[in-house]
Amino acid sequence: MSSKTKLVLGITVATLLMTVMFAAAPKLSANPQQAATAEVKIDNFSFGPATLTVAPGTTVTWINRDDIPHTVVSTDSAFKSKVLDTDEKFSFTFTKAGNYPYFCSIHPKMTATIVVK
Ligand SMILES: [Cu+2]
Repeated sequence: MSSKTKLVLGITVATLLMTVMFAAAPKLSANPQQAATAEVKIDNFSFGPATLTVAPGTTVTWINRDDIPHTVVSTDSAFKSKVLDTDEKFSFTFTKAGNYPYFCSIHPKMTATIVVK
């Protein structure tokens, strides 16, 4: 291999490496934007909002702002929290599209729905 060939080869490899690094950079910075979050507040014996629509991949966090305990239980067993005391949280990440009705197992009249689409 001549020294000129080695030089050309070296420049080609360096250019390729830089291209790969620049191409990868925007993907790395885009990841946090894909990790969407949403919040449902539990207060005064109700979930707010009663219907929350999110994109697939969104992590929903319920927070109990009421001064009595509540739970977050999916009607079709997709998710189930422990008993949440005041200011305690429960999170679930919705990966599949669909309707997810849920209720509070302590107060079954408390119902709401997460819509994933
Ligand atoms: Cu409750």
